[in-house]
Amino acid sequence: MNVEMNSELKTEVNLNSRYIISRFAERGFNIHPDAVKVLEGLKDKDLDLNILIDRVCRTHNGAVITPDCILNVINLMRNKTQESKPLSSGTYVTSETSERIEVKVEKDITGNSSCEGGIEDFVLHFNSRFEKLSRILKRRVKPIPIGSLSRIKPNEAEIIGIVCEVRETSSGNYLIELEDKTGRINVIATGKLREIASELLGEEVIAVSGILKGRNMIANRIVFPDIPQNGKRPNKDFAIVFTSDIHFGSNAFLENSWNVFVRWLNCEVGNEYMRELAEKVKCILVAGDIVDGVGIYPEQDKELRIIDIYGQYEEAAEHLENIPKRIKIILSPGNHDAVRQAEPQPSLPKEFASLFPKNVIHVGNPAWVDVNGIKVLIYHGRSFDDIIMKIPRLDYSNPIGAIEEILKRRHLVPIYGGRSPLAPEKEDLLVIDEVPDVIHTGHVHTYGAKYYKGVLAINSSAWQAQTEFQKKVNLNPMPGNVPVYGPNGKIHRLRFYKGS
Ligand code: D5M
Ligand code: FE
Ligand code: ZN
Repeated sequence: MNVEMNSELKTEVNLNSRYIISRFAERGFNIHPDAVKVLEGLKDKDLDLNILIDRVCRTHNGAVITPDCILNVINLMRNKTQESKPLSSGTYVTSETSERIEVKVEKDITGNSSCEGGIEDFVLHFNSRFEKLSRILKRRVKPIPIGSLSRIKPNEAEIIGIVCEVRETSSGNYLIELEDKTGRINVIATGKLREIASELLGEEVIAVSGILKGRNMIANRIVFPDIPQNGKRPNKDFAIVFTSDIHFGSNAFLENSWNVFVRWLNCEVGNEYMRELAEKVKCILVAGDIVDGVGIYPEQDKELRIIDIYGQYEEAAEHLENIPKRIKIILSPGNHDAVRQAEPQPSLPKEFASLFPKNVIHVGNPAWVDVNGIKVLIYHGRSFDDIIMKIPRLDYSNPIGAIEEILKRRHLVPIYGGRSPLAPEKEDLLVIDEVPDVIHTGHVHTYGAKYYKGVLAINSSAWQAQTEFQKKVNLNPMPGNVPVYGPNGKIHRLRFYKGS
């Protein structure tokens, strides 16, 4: 038994020393055997070996790396990598390099769910949606209650309502049924407004100004809560990586590409520019579908490499362990994860969350996260399937089109009753009541990054090749594309998968 253990240990030590020697050789350095021993004996898990090697190479002048040189760099890093404990339930600080990174989870449903799915919950939920969105619209119009129109009989009026139904009339115009707390009215959209009306999704809150004709209103303006032009671009000296839809456990998970991505984060691949960018990464945001899950769609088991959910999260945690500890990882769930399907979704339950390394922060879906002053709204993006189906000019290859629609409506799930199940929480947390700096989504497995009215809209592709199911519905994913928000608001598109 002892002999066996020793031989196992020996193999591991040999492997490590070979690894260390070849890492230095790649950078053009010889390393003294005593210096190798120093590195092998390193017990401090918070010190990332690859970063340490990189620092040693950058600071060393001679031909041979000595033990002293290694020890100097270790001391320097130890002083800097004292990770602090969370400040409060939602604030996490790390002080690895020059700029401290502070991640605040500002808003999500975790621990605050109160809905039971009854009629009353739905009434309160839609009231909350109406209140929040009409507050925004009231900055642009002066509405009167719909119920008072028949009494006051104004020629012209402005109203705010929730869209109940939209249909094309026999004359080619559109009839929009609009409701507020006091009543309901038919709004007729003619001329140029027909196009806007044809793209109404239902359940969104809009304002209309128009002329009253009998019991109808002829619209002359339709106003969405939309976001105002946002001029500021945060000027920071760190980078944020956005990703999603990793689908650990799926047999289509692109493990090789993922591993190159992780090596890049460890500053091991890419040219000088890419390595410097990797060094600046302080935070990775993951917008859902961390694992492939179990029983998500019929006959999914045929496409799984790991068939139990616990095993899938164990694998996910193991992979995330290889990401440098200086980087905070924010995990938000999606429709393949082990949380309730109805949105908003809480963060992963403890039994899975506890498997992950210390630098992982679990949040719900959606979640508002502040990363050193950059406000990011993370949302998996399940509502995009319904939005893309409803608006013919949109398609999966341009996910930013769908993001623009949700920003325009200031609501993440503007279609109720489609493919995105809704948990009728008393407060509608799916309203985009603040203007974020970045909105980060996933789900459709395609790439997009573009500024919309000054808000950076990102859809962060996937790490799963086309599945049999996606082949059948002609969905062409663009896996391995990683948007990186670099210093000064510059967007980089990194490609880790050949052919997309
Ligand atoms: O979703 C990945 C993509 O696949 C997303 O755009 C939706 C599409 N998808 C998933 N399930 C279906 C069904 N049942 N019909 C049509 N399209 C679908 P993911 O959440 O990763 O499975
Ligand atoms: Fe997905
Ligand atoms: Zn999904």
